Amino acid sequence: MEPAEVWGERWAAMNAPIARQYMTAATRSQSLVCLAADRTKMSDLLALVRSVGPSLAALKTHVDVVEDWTKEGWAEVRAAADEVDLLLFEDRKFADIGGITQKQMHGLYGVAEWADLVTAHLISGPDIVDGCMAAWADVGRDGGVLLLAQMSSRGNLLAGPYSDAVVAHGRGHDGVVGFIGNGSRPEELRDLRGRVGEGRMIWTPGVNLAVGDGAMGQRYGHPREAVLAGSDAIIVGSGIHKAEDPVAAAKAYAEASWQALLERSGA
Ligand code: S5P
Repeated sequence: MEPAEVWGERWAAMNAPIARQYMTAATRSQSLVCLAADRTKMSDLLALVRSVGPSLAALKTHVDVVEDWTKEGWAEVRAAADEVDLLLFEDRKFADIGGITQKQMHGLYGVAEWADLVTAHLISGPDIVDGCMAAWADVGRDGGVLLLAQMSSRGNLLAGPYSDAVVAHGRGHDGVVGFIGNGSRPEELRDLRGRVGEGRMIWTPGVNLAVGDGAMGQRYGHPREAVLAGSDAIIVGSGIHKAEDPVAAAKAYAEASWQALLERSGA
């Protein structure tokens, strides 16, 4: 199948190389799964990525939760992502002024040198996106920002006029390839898709085949419902890395998300 066929209007409306790379990888692996590889040891993280890699469309990390992080070890994570052509997404949730964000994109972890995507809150104002883009330009790489327009956690404050302003700004900035939406509430997600339109992606955490409440205020909706409501990537952490058989779990999430995309597009 060709990406244009399954992604329909999203493919036509989005020609940013990063977005096209994601949609192509997802089509090839028949999966909309972005693994939240929330393991705290380098060897565990690498083993997980290598084992489930073929069922993924993207790889998401929290580099600062890795207790034994080394630059050399991280190069292996990047290589494992490259082997199956996955975008590597550092979920850093930047929130500072633009100039500091640019520095944070470098710093100890050198995020700009290996991440293709990062998350940012728009709470400090629109220059945060320019800060991220400037850091990628510093190292001669391309990258894209996913702005947090909604969150999956109980009691979060990303709603109403704030969420509207995030979407309005993100839709008009070339560096913003998409938004984080709430995968646990299909009706909220549908509303977000209406505000975003076709020209940006929506990636959704808070999805699990076992719907309900997770630990510490996390909430889960079903991956199929999230994709039908307008999600382009389901972000799955514990549903895969805490499963007894992560390889089988990753395949199940891939299948559920892919079938839902086919259903959505009528392909
Ligand atoms: O609203 C959000 C935004 C994000 S990016 N809620 C989230 O849970 N996330 C991230 O998605 C979170 O940081 C974690 O890495 C992942 C969800 O993990 P899970 O184990 O609950 O599937």
